[in-house]
Amino acid sequence: MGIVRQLRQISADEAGVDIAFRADVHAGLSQRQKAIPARWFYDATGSALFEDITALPEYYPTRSETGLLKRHAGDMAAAIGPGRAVVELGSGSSTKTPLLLAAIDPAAYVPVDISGDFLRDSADALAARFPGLPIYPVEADFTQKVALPREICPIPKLGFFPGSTIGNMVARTAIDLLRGWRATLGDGSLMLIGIDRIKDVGVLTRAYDDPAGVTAAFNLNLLERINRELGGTIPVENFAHRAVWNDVHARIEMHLAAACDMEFTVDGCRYHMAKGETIHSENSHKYGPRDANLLLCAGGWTPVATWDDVDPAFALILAEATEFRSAP
Ligand code: AVI
Repeated sequence: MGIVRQLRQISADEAGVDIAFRADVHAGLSQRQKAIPARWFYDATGSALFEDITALPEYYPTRSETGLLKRHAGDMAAAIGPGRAVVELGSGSSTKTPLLLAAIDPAAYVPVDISGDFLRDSADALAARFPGLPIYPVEADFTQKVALPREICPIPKLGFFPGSTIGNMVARTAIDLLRGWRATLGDGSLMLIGIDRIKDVGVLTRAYDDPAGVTAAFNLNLLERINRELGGTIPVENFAHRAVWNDVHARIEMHLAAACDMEFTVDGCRYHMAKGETIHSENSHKYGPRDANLLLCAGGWTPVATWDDVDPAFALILAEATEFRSAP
């Protein structure tokens, strides 16, 4: 068996999550363009639906990224080198993380995830698969400052941020996150990051509005979650899933569109929506090669290698921690 060190519990308890969820929902429903942060998709039902999304024929990112890890494992190992502590932002999927760990001969693995249960399960599965690899799960929100286990202090780090999750942040949040992890991982560190490319709008919209309706169920579950956890009276059946390409911001936007005028309450607070009005529930930004490089550089990381899938386009970029220089 591999070695799973004690789970480091940093995040809020159930009540804490509830408070933050409630605050985000009320703030979001009170705006002119209603909006709720995408991170609230991932309760148990939402996480299971997301797993189903990754298996859809139309949702290419997971398949593309897994294919890149398989095809280029040797090149990645040569570029990264052995003996690094792999710090994964978000818990490792059962397919992608083992491919990376098997390729690069790491010194330790540190999955960072807000969901303790998910973290424990994936750490246990990886421990069974990689006997002897020290695993230090950290229960924390990786979008906030995270304290790494002191055992990995002297070891050079590789940040691993797959899945194009960076695309779910607007550029300034993405840059803040990259800069934060540049500081946390330290000098000499590397970052391997999944980036979804700009591509044909039809391919993109089908990936986020599949004919089987799985993405629609994932989006609508947000409203069901509000009803379940915050005592809401939202008539979910009167909402429709929308996925639209915003060409100005190069992103797919997901919305929940009201099919008729309605009123509902959340926690006793009354909200009104007019027919056609939407709740903006997710952004998924796509990046061309230069855009992605610029984003990484702004975040303190210099790209050193890129592995691209062409059709549909998706990239894994390896970048190194850059020293700040104010002149050329
Ligand atoms: C988690 N994230 C990278 C997914 C994406 O593609 O933006 C979330 C998702 N939303 C709908 N489908 C998948």
